[in-house]
Amino acid sequence: MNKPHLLLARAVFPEIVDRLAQHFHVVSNQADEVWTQAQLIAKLQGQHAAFTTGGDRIDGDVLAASPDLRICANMAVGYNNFDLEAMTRAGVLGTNAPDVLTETTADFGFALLMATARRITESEHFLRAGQWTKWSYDLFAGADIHGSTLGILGMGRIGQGIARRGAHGFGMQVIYHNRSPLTPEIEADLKARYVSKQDLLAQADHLVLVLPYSPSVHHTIGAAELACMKPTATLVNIARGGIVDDAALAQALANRTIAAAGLDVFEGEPQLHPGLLRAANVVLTPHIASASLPTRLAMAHLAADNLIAYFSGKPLLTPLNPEVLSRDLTAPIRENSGHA
Ligand code: 8YV
Repeated sequence: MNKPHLLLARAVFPEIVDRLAQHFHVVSNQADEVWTQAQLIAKLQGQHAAFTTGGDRIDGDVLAASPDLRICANMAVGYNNFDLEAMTRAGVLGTNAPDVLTETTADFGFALLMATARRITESEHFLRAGQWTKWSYDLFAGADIHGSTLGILGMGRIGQGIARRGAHGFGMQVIYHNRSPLTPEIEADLKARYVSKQDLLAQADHLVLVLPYSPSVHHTIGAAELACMKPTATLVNIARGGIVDDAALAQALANRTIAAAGLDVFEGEPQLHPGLLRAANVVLTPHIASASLPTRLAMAHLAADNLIAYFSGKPLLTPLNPEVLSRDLTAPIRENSGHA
């Protein structure tokens, strides 16, 4: 079989580029340029496959302009950068990278929660600025983690990882809201109780957002929801920008409607709402929840595994729209000597 053509839309570990080069004619982007949609379309011409990350939008326009494209493998568990319906209509397979990042991302969610509730970065900035002159009884006094009520919105694999850490590691009462409740067995294991969204907002001392983004959850947390939370509460978002109304959150932090927020994802990232940058009571990180080296490497290998499996006719590991597979879409590539 001739080698198919593959575009790597962003820079990735050199060993992944080398591995993929054994199976594909690779066009890589090791300079890590961030392309416009028009540049992405131009780069996709003649490509059968794309290795994408969360910032690479594969929509109807890209698909219409890229007739050779057969598969996009996302190095992310979230895939809101894919218009999956349009991909299915175009016969383009999408894959994501779940499971391999669950524990690393849950670790980070907990780290961000603790840094936020215990005011770790705020106090470090104070110290580095030379402002620490004496001990005081309430110097950076924050909220407790142990024994408090942990609310989780979105109880998939990562949400469950956070619940486990909270219940078993820190003796927290775990409440959650999700599209549907977990089984009683899983609830018992996690010591987690299903509640309405309203009760979650009202009862949580710390609320962690871990739900996948879709337009239906846009601004799930806005001014009205923030007003329902405790004034002592902490909000943590490791899910996606757009789930929180960042302007409303900046206002709520300024007004002390809630005590503090820990944010790894933002509306319009890498740009941030100026009110968030100004606020002292917020911990800000640049979308790094899955960023341990072993996990990022495992995510990249999983994306590569999917690409290699697809063109070798082997079962896909994590397909998102497996229905397109029944169309034997690799056949034209195998026969098409023009591209391979
Ligand atoms: C990725 C993520 O690093 O997996 C996800 O959904 O948000 C992160 O782990 C990011 O999307 C880049 O692909």
